[in-house]
Amino acid sequence: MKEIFVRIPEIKFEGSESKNPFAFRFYDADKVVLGKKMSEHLPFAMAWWHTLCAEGADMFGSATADKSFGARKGTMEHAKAKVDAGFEFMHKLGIRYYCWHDVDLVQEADDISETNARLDEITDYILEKSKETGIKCLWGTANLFSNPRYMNGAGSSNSPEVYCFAAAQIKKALELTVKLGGRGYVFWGGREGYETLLNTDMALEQENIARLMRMAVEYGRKIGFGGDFYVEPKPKEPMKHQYDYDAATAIGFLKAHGLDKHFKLNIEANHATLAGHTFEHELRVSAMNGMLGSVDANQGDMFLGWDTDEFPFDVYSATFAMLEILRGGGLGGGINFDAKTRRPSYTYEDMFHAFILGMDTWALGLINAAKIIEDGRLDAFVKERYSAYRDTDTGRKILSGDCTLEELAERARGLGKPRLPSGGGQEKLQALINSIIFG
Ligand code: XUL
Ligand code: CO
Repeated sequence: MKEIFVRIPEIKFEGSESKNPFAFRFYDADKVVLGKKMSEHLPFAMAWWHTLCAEGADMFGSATADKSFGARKGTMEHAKAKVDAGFEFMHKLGIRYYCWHDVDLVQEADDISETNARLDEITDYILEKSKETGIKCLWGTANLFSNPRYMNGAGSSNSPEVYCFAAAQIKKALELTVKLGGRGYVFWGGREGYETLLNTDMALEQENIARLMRMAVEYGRKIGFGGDFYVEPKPKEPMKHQYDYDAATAIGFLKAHGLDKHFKLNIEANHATLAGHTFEHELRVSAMNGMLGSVDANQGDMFLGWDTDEFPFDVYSATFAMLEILRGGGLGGGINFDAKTRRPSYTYEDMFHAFILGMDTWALGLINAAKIIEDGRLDAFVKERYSAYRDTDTGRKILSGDCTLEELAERARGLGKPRLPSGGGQEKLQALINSIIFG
């Protein structure tokens, strides 16, 4: 097999003092943290689309990067060259998982049977590579947003014929996820929303999306898919309003339609911030509802109002994310870099630097979060802050759920003024976090 990334070595851990740009400074795959190897805490995945397909085109300019990998674009030879490039790339970085949309793998044909035949052929090839290397599928999904037929949505389309195409693509993508041994199957509803309520029957659209998800669960279980289905919340872009706005909205939707037993959430950092939340907020909401599934790791730019999908650099954010993940019992899914290099970072070297940055940032997040947990003072503070619910008769009464408004009003009458327990301690805790991280 011809090497594609010829000037780039396998990336190894060299420690924080290393000056080698092609080395990890913090990600040490076999290092044990809180009883588990870093590589187990951090099941990193490569996104097929950003890594092997996207060439840096934006609304104002054409491609800057060349992802032909020596083959004519759009051919099966090109699809295979992407597989070769992807597996070499993941191998050199020590990444053990990948994620894909159907149309990332092959060029879509005019006829869906031809597209499916191409998908069969390419996944045979991926499977071979997977067996050789041990690199596996984290999750698969159907792209139900790029093709013009989805201009009015997929599950939320006003056209039953478009709805059938969405069903056909989901069916095939589920079969391929099972074939490739994927841990999960994702629904990201990029076009499942609306531009104006003037033309929209929101109730019908949402019920139709739920019907499609229900059929997907039934079919997936029938063909032996034992993994989790994920919804990936995002509030906007490309649509003005998307139905899976944020974690709380998506959980409400799944519960309302009886889908919550089969679904968890795939939380993306930049989607959280677009929704006006921190990444850790979205992870907490998922975890406390037993629905923390997988993560799309990236970060946005707070000066911009869209999804910039940057490689993670913000160590505080990675630290607070890992705190939520560790406290939530880890991820059944993984950490998919749904991230792209900036347009001028168009070389193969830039692709490696981007992943080294992302993996080291998350490794730092893990190391810091473990230190905070082992230190114990943060958890102790929170425990103490709510201690009156355990230690007082009134607190215990409220938690028991066995009380009435009248009873509590009676207690209030006897109190005079409520005792005000210690405040939030925000500044003290922030200083504590800094002292643990940098101390
Ligand atoms: C879009 C996005 C998608 C999903 C998969 O913002 O995050 O790439 O992750 O469809
Ligand atoms: Co994503």
